[in-house]
Amino acid sequence: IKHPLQNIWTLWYYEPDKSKSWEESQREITSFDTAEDFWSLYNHIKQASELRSGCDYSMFKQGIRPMWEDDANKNGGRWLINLDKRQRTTDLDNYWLEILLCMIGEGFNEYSSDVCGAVVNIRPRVDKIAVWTGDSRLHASVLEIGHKLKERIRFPPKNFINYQVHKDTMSKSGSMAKSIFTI
Ligand code: M7G
Repeated sequence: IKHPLQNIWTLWYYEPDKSKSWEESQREITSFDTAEDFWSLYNHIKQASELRSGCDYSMFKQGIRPMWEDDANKNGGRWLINLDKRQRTTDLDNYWLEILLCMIGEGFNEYSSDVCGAVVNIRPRVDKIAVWTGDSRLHASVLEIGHKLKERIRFPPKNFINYQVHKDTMSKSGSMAKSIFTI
C-alpha cells in the first residue's frame, strides 16, 4: 500500500508563449495523493534550476489554480524568497524540494490548511520561490507559516523573507509590491 497524503496536490508548469495569455500558458501537469507518486513525479521531471529562464513550476492543492484570481488565493498573499544568481546552483533546488515536502507532509502544523501552494520562478536576474497562503488577514497564521518556512529550509537567520498581499502584487509590478511582514 502506498502512503496516502492528507491532500491531493497538482503540479503546474508555466512557459512563456507570446501567442497565449499568461493564464493559458499555465499547464496542469498531473496530480498525486501518495508519497510514492510524489517521488515518481519529482524524479521524472527537470529540477527547477534546469528550467529555461522565464519558466515556473507551481504546486497547489487540487482545485486551486496558481493564480491570484482563484477564489482560494484572492484574499491571500505570499512569502517571497529572492535568490541571487549564485544561489541557483547552491540553494534553489534544495529550498524548492524542502518546501514541497513541507507542504505535502502538512508540516505547517495547525496552519497547513491556510497554505494554498508554492511557486518557483526561474528568471534572468533573480529567481524566486514563494509559498502562497489563502488569507493575508490571518496574521498569526501567516507569521507562523513564515517562521516554519525559514526553519524548514534552514534559511540564514540574518536574512529576511517578505510577505506580500496578492492584491498589492497585482497592482504594482512583480517584486516591487510592498510587504506587510518581514521576518
Ligand atoms: P511573475 O511571473 O509572477 O514574476 O509575473 P516576474 O515579474 O518576475 O516574471 C509576471 C507577470 O505575469 C505579471 O506581471 C502578470 O502579467 C502575470 N501574472 C503573474 N501571476 C502570478 C499572475 C496571476 O496570478 N494572474 C494573472 N492574471 N497574471 C499573472
